[in-house]
Amino acid sequence: MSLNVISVIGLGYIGLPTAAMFASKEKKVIGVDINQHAVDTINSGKIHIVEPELDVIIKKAVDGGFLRAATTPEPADAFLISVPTPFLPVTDQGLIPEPDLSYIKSAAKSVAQVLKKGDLVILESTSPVGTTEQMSAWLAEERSDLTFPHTHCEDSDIRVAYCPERVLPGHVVRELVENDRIIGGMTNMCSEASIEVYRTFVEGDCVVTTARTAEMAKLTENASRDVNIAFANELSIICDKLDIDVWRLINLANLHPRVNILQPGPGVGGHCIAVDPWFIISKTPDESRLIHTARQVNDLKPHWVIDKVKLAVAEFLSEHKNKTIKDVTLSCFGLAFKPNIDDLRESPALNITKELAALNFGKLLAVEPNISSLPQSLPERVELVSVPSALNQSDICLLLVDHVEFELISKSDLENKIIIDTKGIWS
Ligand code: SAJ
Repeated sequence: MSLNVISVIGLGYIGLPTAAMFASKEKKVIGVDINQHAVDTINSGKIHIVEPELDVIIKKAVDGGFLRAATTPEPADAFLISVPTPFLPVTDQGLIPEPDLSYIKSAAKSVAQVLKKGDLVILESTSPVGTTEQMSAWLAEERSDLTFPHTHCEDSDIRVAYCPERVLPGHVVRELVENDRIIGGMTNMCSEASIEVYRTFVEGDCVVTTARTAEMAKLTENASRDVNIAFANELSIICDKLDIDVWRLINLANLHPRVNILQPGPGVGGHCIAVDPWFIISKTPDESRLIHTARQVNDLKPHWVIDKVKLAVAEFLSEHKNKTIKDVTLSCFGLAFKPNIDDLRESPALNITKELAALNFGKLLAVEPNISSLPQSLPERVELVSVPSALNQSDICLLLVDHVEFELISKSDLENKIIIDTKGIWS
């Protein structure tokens, strides 16, 4: 078996580093993305996303002739599909979001055009259970001249597997190599071929299971984290009511050898933990009661934070009877979805700042050391400022992200201000 030419479909936060790792081992890699700008950037030896160490690897891979990007698939021996799986917009509040598999479908249909007997197609995108079988059927719809594992099992011409990515943004290059890899072949031969592909650079174990179990394993990992964060977020609301410092409480409880509570925050963001549990809930709504409730607890946390700000404003105005909200300056510390990154996707901090902008503060300042301009989704009246400038001007400081720059702020700089600290770093 020779799987020498690898094609990665979808050159985003996972696909591009994956393509880079194969190319760094001197495999011939064809990266495919419908975004012409991404393709041009990569072909010039640069990157269009932020991920430490990736730029150097890509430059070397492109200069060495191992990596090339294109906008449509070309023949290869193995295809790795790493495209987004968002959910469809919810028309009615309270309805369960349904996954949007259209990117996988269109990637599969375009890959099908260049498939030849013996090729391997691996799905890496986070997907609801059953998607790999569905992808095999979509491939078959395009190619009646080839056989596929959902109908021909071990005898099929094409091999198909599900092998989820599990890497943490900001540590992708290291985790791609070191993390164990789940290999969910639709048949044994599909798994064997997938292991051969990943062994190119993966140093962790390659653990074989079925495609359906592999799909569920990926969803389970992120749903488990979501449920655990929901527990911490719920505790923070309970403790606020009972006048107990939740961070001290969690430290104490975690001294128990079998307790490991996560950290509360302003809500759960990013494009994984806040999304993937819905893929379980939408398939099995009656059975996913805990997972569903955890999603609701985490989604409600930003509203709780906004109510805290409203209470703080009322407190400030009752102490300054001659003032109105137009005289109040509020600073939001952090806009990213988690500490020390520039990624604002699905960020509770950004959404909270957006909602607060509607309250007509005299000034609404945003401090985000990892970006140089504010996203267009924020109203123009929100101002991006430095840490010292925010500290000089603010009546109320709202800490939303525990960036390292904010941990360095001294207690004396926060004196005489109303502090709302959703991450417990100024307590
Ligand atoms: N968060 C908390 N409290 C915590 C930990 C996290 O509120 O104690 C919040 C963060 O602030 C953030 C959100 O949760 O808003 C998600 O951050 P994260 O660091 O938990 O996860 P992601 O989304 O960056 O990456 C996750 C990882 N999954 C797990 O840890 C199980 C990563 O390994 C996956 O590859 C990634 O999802 C993915 O692509 O699915």
